[in-house]
Amino acid sequence: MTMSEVSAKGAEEPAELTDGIHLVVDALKLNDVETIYGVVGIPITDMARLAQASGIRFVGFRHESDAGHAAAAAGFLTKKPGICLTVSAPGFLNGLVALANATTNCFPMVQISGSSERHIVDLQRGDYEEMDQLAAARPFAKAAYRVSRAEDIGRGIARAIRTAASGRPGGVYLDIPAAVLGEVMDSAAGAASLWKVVDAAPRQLPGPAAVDRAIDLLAGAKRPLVVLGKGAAYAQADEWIREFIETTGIPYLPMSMAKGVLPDDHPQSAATARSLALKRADVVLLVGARLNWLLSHGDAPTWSPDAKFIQVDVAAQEMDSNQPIAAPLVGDVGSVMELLLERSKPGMITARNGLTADADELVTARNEWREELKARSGKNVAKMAGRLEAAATAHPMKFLGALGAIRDVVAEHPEVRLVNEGANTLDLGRNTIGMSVPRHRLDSGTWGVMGIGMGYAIAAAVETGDPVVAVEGDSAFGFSGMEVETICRYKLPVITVVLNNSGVYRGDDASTTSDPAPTYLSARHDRLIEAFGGTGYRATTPAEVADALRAALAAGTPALIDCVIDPSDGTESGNIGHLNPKGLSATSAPTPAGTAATSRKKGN
Ligand code: ADP
Ligand code: TZD
Repeated sequence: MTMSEVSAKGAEEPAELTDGIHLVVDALKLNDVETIYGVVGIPITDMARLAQASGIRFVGFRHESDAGHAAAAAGFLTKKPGICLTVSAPGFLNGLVALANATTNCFPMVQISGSSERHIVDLQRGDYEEMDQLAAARPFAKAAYRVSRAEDIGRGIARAIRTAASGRPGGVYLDIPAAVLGEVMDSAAGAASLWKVVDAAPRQLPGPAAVDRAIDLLAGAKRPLVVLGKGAAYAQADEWIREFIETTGIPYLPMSMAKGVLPDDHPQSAATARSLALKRADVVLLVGARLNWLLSHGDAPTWSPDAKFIQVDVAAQEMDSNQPIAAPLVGDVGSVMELLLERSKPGMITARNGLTADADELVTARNEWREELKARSGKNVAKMAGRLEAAATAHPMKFLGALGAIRDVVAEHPEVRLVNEGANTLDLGRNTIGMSVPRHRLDSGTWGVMGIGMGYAIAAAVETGDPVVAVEGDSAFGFSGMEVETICRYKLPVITVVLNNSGVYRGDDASTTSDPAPTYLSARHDRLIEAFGGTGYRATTPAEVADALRAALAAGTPALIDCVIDPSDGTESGNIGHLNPKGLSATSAPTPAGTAATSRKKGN
């Protein structure tokens, strides 16, 4: 992989030379990077070619956001930073959305971008795709670095990998100007400038006093609760978590991407009694979960105002971000759970001086707590079963009709990696489709972002080889829909199921003009995949959804099932409609004299 050139001294003394492009690829290979997700163009096309020729898989996308989301998902699934490669300025900016989203979700990734000539960019002389990318990336990334000399490429890549993976994982931007990519240097010196990162995310353990504090709190709890977040799933500490929960008998609640860390049908899961569990818990052990909006910031009335929080998180600054953390456990989930487990015994946590004096009373209280949750869970499950049963025969098909069918087929295929985005599709999908294996569910995450669908699905297929089912709202799908071509081009086992209710949230909004309503959409998504050689299905009943999904999984080839959903089914903004501002509604706002708005269905 080095270039032979004739040295200036004479034809008989060839010097081995290398260049920036080769050094980047060599550094990635040295650090065991197996896949790059990206979009080619000036100045990185040759880098992609060289990476592919050198044995790194290059997955070429149609849009950098999708490539970036794929890199982020790869980071979540493997605990190694996913790599996204972008061109300068616009390509870089397209990728930046994904880098910011990865950082927000604490997924490790590195966006490597080519950039234009520094001496022109810095004087704003108007270069091809001119932009100060380093400055632009900084506020949106965990860190941003620039390499200014070929001899620093190895250092830059090592630093990027270390920063992305260690501590709280996140997105790192690495800027490599075109001139550095083309810079030639002595091959031996180039090779000597590269290194492999040792132990990219070292274990982090809290001190004994911190563990004692947490144990004492748990030991005295009458209504304890464990909340598992996606940090717990990311940590790949499944056995420690499971053993701790089963040994102590404490009920637990999985956040959406922690579903499957323990199987959803686990008897200690409080997922189907969620609101009661949050409201009544007196001591809460947060494991890789933040008290952000998804947990109502730990506030009453969702939570008991007297609840005490113990938090396991690798990031010390997360503590006290919303509520007082009575027992912070700063460390990685695996190490901390191992320490907690050492101090646990069946049915109880052992306090520093053995069981607390009123142990009998506590045991009774905990039994009552479990019974209370079980009773609520029974009621909720029965209610949901009734809704699913009614939806199973409803025509036109409802969200729950299609989701019930998907649930049944996914239950037959626990190996399926599930991707889920949309509003109603996400909220109902999360509660309907059970997961039984860790890290098999990827969704819109902390930002509730649309557009992760195809990128996450592609990475899940590439990184794991497992079949992927992406359950998408029709609006959500549109953000990354063109990547269906990528799925077909790389022949990936991705089945996209679009819950098509003809709109953002719903498809029956009335328009006040001759244009369609702002929320209205119209598409035959099954025809889209056919254009690229995949298999399209159109399903109008739950039975058709199930048949199509079974057939597509058996085929193991790219497929898209367009599910025709009742346009009047669905809630505005899903279950977070309360976040919409409560101004005058658009249709009740006063209209200027003489311009009475006409109300029409959907427009053209
Ligand atoms: P969820 O949305 O599922 O509730 P969050 O994304 O809010 O989860 O929280 C994940 C938390 O996990 C973050 O605060 C992050 O710092 C933390 N985290 C990530 N990886 C680890 C790890 N290996 N050990 C401990 N904490 C981790
Ligand atoms: N843009 C981005 C990047 N993220 C967003 N979250 C939104 C816009 C706003 N938004 C939501 O929060 S959900 C959603 C949008 C556009 C789509 C909902 O419609 P859908 O799902 O068809 O995907 P349902 O299942 O029909 O509700």
